[in-house]
Order: sequence, then structure tokens, then C-alpha cells
Amino acid sequence: MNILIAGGDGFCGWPTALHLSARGHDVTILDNLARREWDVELGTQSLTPIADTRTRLARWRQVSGREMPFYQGDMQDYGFVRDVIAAVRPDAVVHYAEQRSAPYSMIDREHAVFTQVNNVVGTLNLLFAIKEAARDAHLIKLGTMGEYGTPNIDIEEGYIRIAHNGREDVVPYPKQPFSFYHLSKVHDSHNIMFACKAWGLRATDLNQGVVYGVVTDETASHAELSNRYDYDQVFGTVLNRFCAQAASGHPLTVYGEGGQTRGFLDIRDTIRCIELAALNPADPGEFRVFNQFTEQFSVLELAARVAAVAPEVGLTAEVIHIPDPRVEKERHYYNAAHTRLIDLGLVPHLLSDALIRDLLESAVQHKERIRPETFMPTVSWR
Ligand code: NAD
Ligand code: USQ
Repeated sequence: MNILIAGGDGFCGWPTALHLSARGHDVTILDNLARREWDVELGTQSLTPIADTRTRLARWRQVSGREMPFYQGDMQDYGFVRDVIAAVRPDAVVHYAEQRSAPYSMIDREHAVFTQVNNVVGTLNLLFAIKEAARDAHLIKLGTMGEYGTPNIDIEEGYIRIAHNGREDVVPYPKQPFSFYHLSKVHDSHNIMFACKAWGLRATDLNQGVVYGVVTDETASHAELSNRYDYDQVFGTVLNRFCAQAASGHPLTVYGEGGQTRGFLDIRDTIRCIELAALNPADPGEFRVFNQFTEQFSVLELAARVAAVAPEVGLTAEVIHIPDPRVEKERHYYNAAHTRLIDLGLVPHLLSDALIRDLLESAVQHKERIRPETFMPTVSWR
């Protein structure tokens, strides 16, 4: 297939691009490299050293013998997006190119506005560009499990049947997002659903859980293909953060009680889910929603898992509870459906002690790059 990956320089996008290219698809990536600038803004850096984009691409050409064209530009620039879609004429567009950190969106008014404009305008531009220049392309959009929040009932995949005053209908599942970032994904979902209905576009919204891990077969094949490893309070996700904290002798920072429960998945399953969605496209006019995660854990369970494995690599990890900087339930019911990707053939990599050990070892190996002052949360929801 001919696949365009927007956000192809990022944590999920880069390994996805390599995976699909390695499987013989023609992959093009688009990115404005903003994520690398946000590291500078926040005074942090990837725990693993990452090559610049052109070096990565040259190395991939050398390792695989495959070209991966790169368009550098901003999803907020409609002319750029339309020209790329018209030039590539993709069968599928994987859209990762958004500001994806909840804390970043909660820093202040400017960051909240930036997040919503960047994400909502970028997605609208992509919808119009597909309509104008590649109407049959399948949009594979990264949403988030955080669109649903933590309701006191089971979470379904996108839609729920409701009976009301003697009548029934299937309607989008209610949204109770956690942050201005998560809200941007809700706005995107509504815009994409409308574009499918109005223009007959085909789209899959992947409501992804929290991703852990860093390495895939392709990123491991050369140091210059390494993936980024975020561990700071703004972009680091919880399990990867706990491993980096353990490696540098910092306590594992459980926010509040730690009963916050989320869906999680291995980065190797992220790339496989994208492949499955691409190979099994939505129909014209269809707005499909898959919940993309493989297991549920509470934050406290994850901290305990890391603390239990740490001694195997010569580390001692202390778990501490600090006041939760976020506004979220610290103890709650959580049961989310996630069968549709399994039905398409996903065989999950469940969280293993071996994976935790790999993350700890990788963090120890690059320990000198850790900036411990970026561990403690400073962004408050209140
Ligand atoms: P990331 O920040 O590492 O990558 C996003 C990439 O998009 C970056 O390379 C960035 O430079 C680029 N980008 C952002 N705005 C852009 C714009 N306006 N124009 C062009 N490029 C732009 O994030 P990630 O972790 O790879 O996440 C990818 C997607 O998956 C996001 O949409 C995110 O919301 C979603 N997601 C991520 C996770 C996770 O745990 N990482 C979980 C659920 C959903
Ligand atoms: N948490 C801690 N301690 C920490 C860091 C986080 O207890 O040191 C808690 C948070 O309070 C939260 C949970 O861990 O309850 C998850 O936080 P996170 O930072 O790992 O993930 P989150 O902010 O939810 O965002 C990440 C990605 C985002 C994606 C989302 C999927 O950054 O792009 O949309 O995961 S989901 O959580 O399903 O919405």
C-alpha cells in the first residue's frame, strides 16, 4: 500500500514508518519536527540518543534498501497538507501529528490554545485535503482512550446503544476527557465523523491507551534508527517514567492514591494495530472506532511491578505517593472493551517482567542523559 504517516518523526510515528516500510509498503512521512523543539522548551531530552530525521532516513535507506520520502511542514498550513496529499495520493493516511501531552496542554492559556488549534486545525486541514485530492484514502487517526474518561459503567468501542423514553438508538459513547489535550481529540472525533457522513470519507479512529516500551525490531537494527524515550513530567508516560526514575535512584512518583486505571499497550502492538487498520480499511462513509490497548492497570500496580523487577538489574526502587497535580478520580471502576483489533488479528505483547527489565537496562545505559529535575510534576490542573 501507499501510506502517508503524519507525525512520522515521533515516538509512535517513527517505528510505525519503519515497520510498514519493512513490510514492503511505500511509506512517506510528514512532520514539522515541533516535538524536538518542545524538548528544548521544556529543558529535557529523549533518554535514548536519537539521530536527526535526515540521518535516520539515510540510515534506513542503507539498512533496508528502501526510500522513505520526507515532507517537512506544518499540518496547520493547508496549502502544504493539500500539496502533500496531492503528490503522494495515499491509500491510507496515518495521522499522529498532534501535540499529545496532557500536562503540556495544561501549562497555561497559551499552551491550551496552541494544543487545540494545532490538533483541531491540523485534522480539519487533512480532512479537506483528502476530500480535495485523494477522496478514497482511508484516514487512520490516533485518538485516545482518555476521550471517554472514567465513567462508572463499561466503556464500549466508540458507540453505545441507549434506550430513552421508549425509543432506542446507537450513539457516540459519552465523552468525559481528562485535559484540554484529551478534549482536542474529542473535537477531532466529531469533525471526522461529520466528514465521513457529509462527504463519504472513510476513517478509523483509534482510541489508543497509554503506550509503553521504546524498541521495535526495526528501531533496534541500528543506533541511528533508535526511537525516542520520554521520561520527563510533561511528555513521559507513566511506565517509561517509572523505569527512568528507578534507573536514576529517584522514587517512583505515584500521583495520589494510584488507583487511576488506564488501558496500556506495548509500542510493538501500536505499530501492528496501525498495520491491521490499514490492511482492513473502513468503508466509504464509515467512521469506525477501535479501542487500541491490550491490558488495564492501575498506576500503583505498575509502580509495584517496576519496584519488584528493579533488584534484578541491581536497582532499588522506592514507591512514593505525592499529591495528584491532575484533576482525576484516584479510585474508580474501569472496564473498557477492546476486541475489534483482536478480531482483526492482533496478538498482544502483554506486559512482562522481561520488558520492564529491558526498559530499566536501557535507562541505566543512558543514565547520564537523565535530567532528574524534570521528574517532579510542576504543571497543575488547578
Ligand atoms: P510525539 O509527540 O512523539 O509525535 C508526534 C509527532 O507529530 C512529532 O514528531 C511532532 O513533531 C509532530 N507534529 C505535531 N504537530 C504537528 C504539526 N502541526 N504538523 C506536523 N507535525 C506535527 O507523539 P506520539 O507519542 O508519537 O503520539 C502520536 C499520536 O498518538 C498522537 O496523536 C497522540 O495523541 C496519540 N497517542 C499517543 C499515546 C502515547 O502514549 N504516546 C497514547 C495514545 C494516543
Ligand atoms: N501518573 C502518575 N505518576 C506519574 C505520571 C503519571 O501517577 O509520574 C498517572 C497520571 O496521573 C494518570 C496516569 O498515570 O492518571 C497516566 O498518565 P500518563 O502521563 O502516562 O498518560 P496520559 O497523560 O493519560 O497521556 C498519555 C499520552 C497521551 C495519550 C494517553 C492515553 O501522553 O498522548 O492520549 O496516554 S489515555 O491515558 O488512555 O488517555
